[in-house]
Amino acid sequence: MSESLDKLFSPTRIKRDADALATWGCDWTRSFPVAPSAVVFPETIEEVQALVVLANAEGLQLVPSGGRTGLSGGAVASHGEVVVSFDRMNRIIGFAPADRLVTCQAGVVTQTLQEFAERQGYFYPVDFASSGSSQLGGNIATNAGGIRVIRYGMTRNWIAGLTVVTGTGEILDCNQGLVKNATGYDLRHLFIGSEGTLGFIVEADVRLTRIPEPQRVMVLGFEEFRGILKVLSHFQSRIELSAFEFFSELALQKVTAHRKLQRPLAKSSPFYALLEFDASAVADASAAFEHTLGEGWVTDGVLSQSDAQAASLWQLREGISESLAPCSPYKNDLSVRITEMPEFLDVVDELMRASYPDFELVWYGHIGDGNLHLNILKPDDLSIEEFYGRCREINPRLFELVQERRGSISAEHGVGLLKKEFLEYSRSPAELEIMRALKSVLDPNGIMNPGKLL
Ligand code: S2G
Ligand code: ZN
Repeated sequence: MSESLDKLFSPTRIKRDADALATWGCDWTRSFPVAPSAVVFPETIEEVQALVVLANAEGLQLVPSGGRTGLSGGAVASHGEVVVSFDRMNRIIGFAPADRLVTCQAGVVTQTLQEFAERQGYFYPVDFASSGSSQLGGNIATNAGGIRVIRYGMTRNWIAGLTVVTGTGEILDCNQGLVKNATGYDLRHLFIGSEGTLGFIVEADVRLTRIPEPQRVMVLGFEEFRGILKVLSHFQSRIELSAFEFFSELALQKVTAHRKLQRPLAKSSPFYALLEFDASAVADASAAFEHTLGEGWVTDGVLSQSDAQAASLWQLREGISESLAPCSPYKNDLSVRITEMPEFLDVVDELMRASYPDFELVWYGHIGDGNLHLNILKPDDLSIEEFYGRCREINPRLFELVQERRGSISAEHGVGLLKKEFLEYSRSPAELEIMRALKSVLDPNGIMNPGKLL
């Protein structure tokens, strides 16, 4: 069936060999079979459109593929689908300083965009550990968050215009990069976070902002988790935070061992927070720290004295995911409102210890956004299948705790294949019905990323 692709793509832009299928047919998840029928590399919007028309005519199923750094199986092809890679649509094609807009093809690597912005004297603030390989199209399709959401928001906040090819082959130029446009439903926001299920994101007008002044980093130690949120609100009452991340002692042990890093503080604590703020706010930040020390909320703290030290403190947080990878962690990416956070963490910790006394739990995440990353580490004596099976057993109870607090079962990693069966814990039946109706309008033949999200 995928032979008809040869009419659209020259031999150099279509791959069917086993290595290519294995490489492009997956993302960072490792718990799903990988079995695409081909990988194609379009270079223009018109080629993507022709492919969608062909797919509708011949019943091909298409899986969009960017940097393949996804963590929910959103870019995995398991049933003979055709993977559509944007590796060759990776150019920055426009820059309008007066609008502070840069127009990118979907395959632009996030870090390439960040570096381009900086060279023009601007800043693209969305950042996370995988920015060196993730692509803008995938960041948009999952509404990626990362480490500076508390100050700059999610990817959604930075997309002024979006060109998409819908599942019916329509090319939509959504919002045209306008700041103001009160002409009905903003379809841009339908495609942002749609995980490739409504159409292909092919180009984006990305907003840039001013380069922030030099930043300072603080790492604080906490005896108990509740202290972290008191510290968050105290600091926020005094300064603007660029980041407020947290991680547990076990996370710190894993990342200092893996990356051979110095521990940040003389004594160890159960929890740590990493704060980043403008250097000009250092006096207020130090006063805030003294206050939190006096209140007994924190046990100790360190303030970066150089960019190099700030970078090594950041490694303690940004290196966690990579440090845990050898333990094949079962990941949960949860969010509740910050008010709910202390009690939520207690009940989840209690549930986990009762259910898995023999599993190591690693807590870390963007606590300033109400986003917790809970990683359960695989014991050496359990196979991946057994381990993931046992972790999945607890999901209904875990997601009930999220649902009771009107939280999200997927804060930033997306639903993909991994969380699809649990979507009802965060979306109502009416919402799911509307989402399915929207899918049927934009992708009536179900060619777009089948089986993902819905
Ligand atoms: C983080 C990165 C992905 C992961 O470190 O904030 O979102 O492994 C994560 O959880
Ligand atoms: Zn994260």
